[in-house]
Amino acid sequence: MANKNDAKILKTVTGKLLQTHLKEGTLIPGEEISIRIDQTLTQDATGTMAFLESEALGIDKPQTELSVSYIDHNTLKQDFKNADDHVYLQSIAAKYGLYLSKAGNGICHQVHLERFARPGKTLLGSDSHTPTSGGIGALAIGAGGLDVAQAMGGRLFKLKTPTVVGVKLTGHLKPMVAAKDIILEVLRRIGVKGGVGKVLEYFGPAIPHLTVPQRATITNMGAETGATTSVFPSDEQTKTFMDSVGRSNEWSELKADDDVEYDEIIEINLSKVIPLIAKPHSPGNVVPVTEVEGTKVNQVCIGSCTNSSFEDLVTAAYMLKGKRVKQNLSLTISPGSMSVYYALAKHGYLADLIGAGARILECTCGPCIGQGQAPKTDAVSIRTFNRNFKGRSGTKSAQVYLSSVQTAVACALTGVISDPREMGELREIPMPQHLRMKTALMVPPMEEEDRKEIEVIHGPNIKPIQCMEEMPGTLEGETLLKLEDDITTDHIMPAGVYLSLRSNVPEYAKHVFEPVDPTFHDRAKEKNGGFIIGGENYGQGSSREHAALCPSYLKIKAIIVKSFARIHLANLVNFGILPLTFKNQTDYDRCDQGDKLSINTTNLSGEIFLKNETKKIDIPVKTPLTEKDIEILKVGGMISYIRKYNK
Ligand code: MIC
Ligand code: SF4
Repeated sequence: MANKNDAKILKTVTGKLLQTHLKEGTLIPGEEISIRIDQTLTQDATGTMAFLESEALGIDKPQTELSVSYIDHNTLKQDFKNADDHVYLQSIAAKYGLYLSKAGNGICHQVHLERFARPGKTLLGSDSHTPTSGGIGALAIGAGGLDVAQAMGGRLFKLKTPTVVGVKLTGHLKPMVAAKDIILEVLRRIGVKGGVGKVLEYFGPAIPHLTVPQRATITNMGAETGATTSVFPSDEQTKTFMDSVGRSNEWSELKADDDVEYDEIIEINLSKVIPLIAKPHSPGNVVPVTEVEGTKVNQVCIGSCTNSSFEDLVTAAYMLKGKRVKQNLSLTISPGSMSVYYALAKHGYLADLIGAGARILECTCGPCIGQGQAPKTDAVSIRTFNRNFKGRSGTKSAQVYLSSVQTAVACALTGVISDPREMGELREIPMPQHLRMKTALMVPPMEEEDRKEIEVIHGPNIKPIQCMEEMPGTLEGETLLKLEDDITTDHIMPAGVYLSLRSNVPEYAKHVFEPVDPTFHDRAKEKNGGFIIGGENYGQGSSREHAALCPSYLKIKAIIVKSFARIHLANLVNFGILPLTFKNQTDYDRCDQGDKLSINTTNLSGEIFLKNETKKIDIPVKTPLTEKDIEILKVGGMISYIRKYNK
């Protein structure tokens, strides 16, 4: 098998990571391969479903080297629902013998980077920002919960061999310009679909100057390009970081061959990078900060898995020390982990932050996923996060901008969007030699013997997973919704206040497409399901499989679009919704909301036509699927498939 692999890819870090885990297929871009997964991570908002699926599949203990269940998204517990989710996650982690990172211990990606991520390993996470661990030289990929549940049960993970894009970094970052500005520059150049089917692999003379937390900011937000993942080599910087978190024994070198050739190259001279900002309502809407300078700001939020490292928050502390946040503005800071929080307190930086008027929130996702700090009507909110989709903050009319910590603090101090270079220069930011790993909220796996007695607790809000019906020979129904390009999973299945419904599909399904059309649920019910028409990059953003599961519950039969985002496409197959793309993109204009459609599904590998019964036309469409995907769809999704064929 090895000699059939594309020789070029084997010289890349990505290729080396893939090859050492390759179990099926050949490493030729576009071809489907299966890889072994060493580590998995889940978080509460996707994890309850992943574990319900594990239970449905009869998985009783993980077969991975390491699996961690994090509780970080919804920690507020406004009523029993969320508290029940936590108890379920705690009890099943104990039963399965997993690590459990309890609420308040930190954001999964930051904690994983500090404690568990290792160069040379594969990590599959039920969260789209899992690539954060690419900053340490791991092959870290985001996926739907069902794929992660299967990997936890020892099954291989399937993906298309990506094209490897080399992102060559040269030069040196100027004062007050940050790693965040590098990834914003990447987004400015390739946009929110520019990474689809690709891995962004960083190389070049500037790499040794970037610390692991800086690299992790870049790999984290690489998710916003649609890339399969992003990766850095593992070098002396990686060793320094792993030493600082007490894991130098887990370090190993990982680098591309000297004569590496990439399929494409993006070159960025860091000396020329300037402070950038993503304007509402897309992370791809990037402009120089100077273009929007002077805009009045109401709120600043620092944190999220993109920018909540010790380095980030010490930067904020240095800039805020002895100053005061503008009076009519609210500044919040969410440390990425309890260890970061502890170190800030221990070294006195917390006092600088509090003294300047910052409000310190828990070490969780918090405002990033609409858990608190919803801005006021029409507010301008500057956030160091990675997503600014409309309404995600909890306020539809809010104008959310994404920036570096430096830019965010400059805004907090001046009350208007400001170029941080106007704020003077920062001294070198010191990394503590040791970031002490706080263990109070991290529960290690139980001994196998003790697990037998553990009872898994399902509260009343936790509804068992239901299997879908087999696909009929003809799909018929109405076009319930026609959508534009770049529809995100936040449009399909809003998070925020509904996070506590993640374990209860019948209830959560009442909110499908609510941000786009609040009448959708009732209409879908009345018509007994139907079809969705969409544009390019449908389903971009989060990995939440509820964006497939809940529409499937409402009997959405097929989704016909110009193109799909990777994780969402896999989720649609897993939950039995037929994904189709237009053969001719202009045919998008030949379907309207309300049109009656039908599709003959007997030969999905052959020519497929979408019959528009209302307009009396046949539209050629195709499936972006493999033969196996088609088999899975035919039996009603992955759970039915595994139950039927036990494979
Ligand atoms: C997000 O940032 O959108 C989330 C919330 O972390 C999601 C996961 C989810 O919906 O639970 C993600 O990025 O995958
Ligand atoms: Fe949490 Fe936001 Fe990161 Fe998603 S993007 S994992 S919500 S901090």
